[in-house]
Amino acid sequence: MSDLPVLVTGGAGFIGSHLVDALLARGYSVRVLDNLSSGKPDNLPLGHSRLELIEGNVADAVRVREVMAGCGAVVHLAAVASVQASVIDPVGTHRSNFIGTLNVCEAMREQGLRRVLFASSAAVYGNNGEGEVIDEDTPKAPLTPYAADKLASEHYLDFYRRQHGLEPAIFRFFNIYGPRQDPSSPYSGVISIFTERAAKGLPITLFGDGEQTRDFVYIADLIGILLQALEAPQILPGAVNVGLNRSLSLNRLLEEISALFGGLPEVRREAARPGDIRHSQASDRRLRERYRLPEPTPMAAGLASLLGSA
Ligand code: NAD
Ligand code: UD2
Repeated sequence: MSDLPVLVTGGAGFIGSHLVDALLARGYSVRVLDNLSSGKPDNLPLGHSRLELIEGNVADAVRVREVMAGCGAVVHLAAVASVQASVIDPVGTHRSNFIGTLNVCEAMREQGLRRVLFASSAAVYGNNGEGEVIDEDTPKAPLTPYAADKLASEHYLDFYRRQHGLEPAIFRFFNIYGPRQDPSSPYSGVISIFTERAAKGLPITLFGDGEQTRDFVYIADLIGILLQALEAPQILPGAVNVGLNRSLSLNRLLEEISALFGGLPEVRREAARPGDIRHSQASDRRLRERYRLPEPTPMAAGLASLLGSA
């Protein structure tokens, strides 16, 4: 473990703040760069002596260079995380989601940093592989600016690997859930929305027949993988799916939530969202080849952790 701080872009967000907690617990110093567009300072233990929160935009190359100075490694999570927001504002999203990545790569090259973890997404596959197990070679079909920026970022990181010796660990997250995932937008993760509404007794909207499936990954399981990637002696080329080859239907999810909350509020059924993927299940072969994966958190335990935070 290096004594130099780890730079976590987007560290005030859902995934980033959990990673920051884990890094601090392992003794790292952490510098967070976040523009607080969706992240919150309250997600972070602000008084911690080994944590610095710096407000700034990854689209600002000068700021990225300044903030990276003296760091030993980077975890690049900053992005507009909503696919729908990218559809509404492709230009603004591109600045954060693509230019931000390029700025991180350039600053790393200039400063001689090598290790960077990157949050890509299952969205790069579009509808391909639907109904099958999606492995990393499934053809890519980025259908939105969000997905196109993630895929382009992957390619640029790979260019900097080949040309400048960067060591990018690229992860394609499937559906991550857990405490601090913001339920406030209709495009937030379904689990954060459903559990918040169940806790408040507000009606739940189910789009479609509820038989669509997702490969849900509990945040702590993801964080364990990210820590290993940060500390691994070497990183093999090629992106890695972060999904667990498990698929859960929304109807089953609602049953789990009902069991936890002792019932459900009214469930209103609406037409399936246009473009909604029917089945999403990741091959976890490469993930398991490269990283140790203890028994994944069962859905009931993951949901129970939300009881206090919903
Ligand atoms: P989040 O919105 O909670 O976190 C994103 C963070 O980035 C926020 O703190 C936000 O303020 C910050 N940010 C956004 N634009 C920025 C900019 N231009 N400069 C600096 N900071 C900026 O979302 P999350 O779920 O924690 O997502 C983290 C990463 O994981 C994102 O890159 C997202 O695309 C990716 N991802 C998440 C999921 C999921 O299931 N949650 C799935 C696939 C990929
Ligand atoms: C996830 C990611 C997205 C992208 C995509 C790749 C999140 C929040 N989104 O989209 O960024 O990576 O995967 O394929 O992680 N639903 C309801 N009611 C609600 C909200 C959602 O029924 O109130 C349904 C929704 O129609 C969908 C399922 O729940 O069938 C999951 O929706 P989601 O928005 O959590 O995630 P997803 O898989 O569409």
